[in-house]
Amino acid sequence: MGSRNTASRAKILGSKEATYSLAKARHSCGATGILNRLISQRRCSVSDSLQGRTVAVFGVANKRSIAWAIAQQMQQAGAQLAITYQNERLKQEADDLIAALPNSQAFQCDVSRDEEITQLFETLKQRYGKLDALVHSIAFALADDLKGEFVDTSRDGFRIALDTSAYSLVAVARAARPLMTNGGSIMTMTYYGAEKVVPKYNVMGVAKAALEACVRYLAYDLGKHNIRVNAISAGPIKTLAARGISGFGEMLKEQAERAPLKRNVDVNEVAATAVFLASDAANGITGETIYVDCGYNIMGF
Ligand code: 0WD
Repeated sequence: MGSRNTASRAKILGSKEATYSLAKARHSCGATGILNRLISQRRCSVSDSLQGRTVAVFGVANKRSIAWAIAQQMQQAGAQLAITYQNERLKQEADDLIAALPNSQAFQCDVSRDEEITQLFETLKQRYGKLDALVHSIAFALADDLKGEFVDTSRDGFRIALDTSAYSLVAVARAARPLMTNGGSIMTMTYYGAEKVVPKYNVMGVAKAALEACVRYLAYDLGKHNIRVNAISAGPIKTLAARGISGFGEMLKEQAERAPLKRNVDVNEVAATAVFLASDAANGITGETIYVDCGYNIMGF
């Protein structure tokens, strides 16, 4: 890459930290990739847009979780955060991460249990009084149902996938509604397998289709309370949940080859969209599925 090109990119990045990173990048062999990544991260940050807001983020399993990237960017944008993890198994890792994030507190909540949801929102009411945004970044299906053929999905596997991955949005939205006294923004994470067949995504594709329909019905019901509900449809990202889908490596490769931007999406780009949806900049948007997938979904062939 020519030096003039590099200098104009430095201008876009702007900060001291970015200048340092650029200097480092100039001396590294993968300079173009690193610069592009820095630029996308810099362009992604929306400073102060969530100042004074309280946001609940559901679904931090570890530092690779999409929910964790979202929580970090929301905190940088000024929000105070209630961050939930599922159970005792994830507690230690999640607690350690969340403790290091300023203005954040960790809570345990298994969204397949109504009593845990009720208890959590009572605690949130006492602790914060109100809620401005909620991020639902949760999905689960039995491992066997993400391997073979969809036609073999068991009744139990179907129920579990749809209950945890789709109904849980309805349950947390209902519990959040009384706390969103100044209106609010609810968002969930979905995937292209909701609308087109992605082999091995199987019952999760059906759950995501239900989830996207839930988004539209919730948007209609909650719109009168000035609560917006949207879904972010992210391209494939290497996380714990993604590792459970057989052939995920091929999905990543195929996506990068066919997407108009010729690469995979960065988790920070997904997080930036979540910050946007939580902010006033998105006040006119509800009931939508917004693609953050480097354009993959627009391709026919
Ligand atoms: O490529 C990807 N990674 C994409 C993920 C592309 C597009 C969408 N998504 C979606 C996922 O389907 C999910 O809805 O993003 C959301 C977050 O997924 P993630 O960040 O990729 O994966 P992960 O870090 O594993 O977070 C999902 C977490 C669970 O993790 P594990 O792996 O332990 O099952 O959802 C949580 C749990 O922490 N979860 C629950 N939380 C509360 N109650 C429950 C539950 N019953 N079940 C799962």
